[in-house]
Amino acid sequence: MKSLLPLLILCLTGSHCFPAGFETKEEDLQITQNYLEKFYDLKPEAVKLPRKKNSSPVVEKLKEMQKFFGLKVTGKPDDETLKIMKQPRCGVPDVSQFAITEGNPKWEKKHLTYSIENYTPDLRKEDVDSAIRKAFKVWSDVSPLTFTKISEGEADIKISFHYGDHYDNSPFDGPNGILAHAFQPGPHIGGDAHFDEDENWTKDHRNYNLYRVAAHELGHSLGLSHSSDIGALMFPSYAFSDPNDIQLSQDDIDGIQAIYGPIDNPVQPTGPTTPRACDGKLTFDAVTTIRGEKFFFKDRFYLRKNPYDPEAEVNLISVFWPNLPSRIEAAHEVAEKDIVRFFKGNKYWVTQGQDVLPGYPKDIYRTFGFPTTVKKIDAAVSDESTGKTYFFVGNKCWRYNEHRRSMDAGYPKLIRDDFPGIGSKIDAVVSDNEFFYFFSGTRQYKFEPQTKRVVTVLKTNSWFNCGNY
Ligand code: E1S
Ligand code: CA
Ligand code: ZN
Ligand code: ZN
Repeated sequence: MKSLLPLLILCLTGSHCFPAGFETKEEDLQITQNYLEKFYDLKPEAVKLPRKKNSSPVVEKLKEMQKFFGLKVTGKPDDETLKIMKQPRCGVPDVSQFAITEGNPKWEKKHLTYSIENYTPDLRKEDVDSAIRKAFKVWSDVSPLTFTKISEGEADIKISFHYGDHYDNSPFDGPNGILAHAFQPGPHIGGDAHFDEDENWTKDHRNYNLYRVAAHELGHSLGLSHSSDIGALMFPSYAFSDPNDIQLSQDDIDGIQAIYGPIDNPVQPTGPTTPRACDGKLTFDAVTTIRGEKFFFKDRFYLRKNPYDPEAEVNLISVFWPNLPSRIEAAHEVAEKDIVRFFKGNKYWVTQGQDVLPGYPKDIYRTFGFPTTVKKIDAAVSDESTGKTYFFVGNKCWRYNEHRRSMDAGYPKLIRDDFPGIGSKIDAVVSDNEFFYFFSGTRQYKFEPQTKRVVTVLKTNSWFNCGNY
């Protein structure tokens, strides 16, 4: 119940109760609640749970908001704070998902040293040196920090490999599980990063890639804690993807820059952001049904929507299908064969559940008979009732007969002849209950194949519960 909130804030913000004029204050508190729910991911139910003094979710979110806007961090909806909350603004939340280590430990200098105390036998010495050097570069590229390797004297950040108990009260655990750990900035052991020698350290896609783990650990060495952003390097679990190309996410960049400030260059680095279901500017690479759910593909991610669950799940494509590439261009399900085809460039993959079938990728020319002038597929969808699959390429479409395994005669046709009204550039298409839903930018066209008519025009993210903002 939202009306409980004013009381809660009043009591949790400590000694100061808000002065007279309670009527207007109550309204201000409602504004605060609404604003934080909308832009700071404050859960409405959070107000129901009793919390410790000064640590209510509302107060925490309010402090986060005040920090973001450079206001005095009071945890109270004071005049300055309310002024900002009452200003018109765009609908994108300000939530940062990174976390700074508790107590804000940081290095008080910008030029840091590191040393490699011992080497793993799993890799050549040069490969260890290169993995560690690249891991430091990930962070020096986006912060004012520099890192210099030294081999004499005590370095700020010492790198070493250990088996089991190595006398810092955090023993390693044999293969898998804990891969490494690192200490927050500080003297002596502070900043040091230890790697479990019971892991097999690699420089490729096999577990575990030293460069990736080191890049994550060095985030801790510099004062970052774990981020809740699934696309972030500081997300708590090791992620499989292209091992030699770590893309620091915007969240990681925001995190390190919140501690050490921007780089010394008018042009600041940027990184990819994890898609949010309710971002009004969201567009998709591909959309398909899979065993009764819908999967929306975007960059390295998918959003998964189950008809019975109001929340969409966001995850990395590589977590579900380690062998699929990112930036899928088209996807469609052939339900009667229980398979899904994924297209990128002139290649396609076939999956069954979480398995990518052996022998893929294959090229699209042999199987489907596309002319070699077709370099990629924009969108694809199967019609359950007819066993036909439509492929969309530029302003043309092809129709493939899944039973006869060949393209139907008379194709390609212009899209506007078979599908009038759906716009020119198609990003993705999916079927649902006899309708086709075409995605084009932030618009979506609900199309009825029987009558060849657009029934409704929707926002791209109409499939997610985004409220009315
Ligand atoms: C995973 N975690 C690990 O060993 C805690 N399981 C220490 C720590 O108790 O550093 O969190 C445990 C370390 C790890 C986590 C994430 C290594 C990556 C995220 C994204 S790699 C592209 C990547 C990652 C790498 C200890
Ligand atoms: Ca381990
Ligand atoms: Zn240790
Ligand atoms: Zn970690």
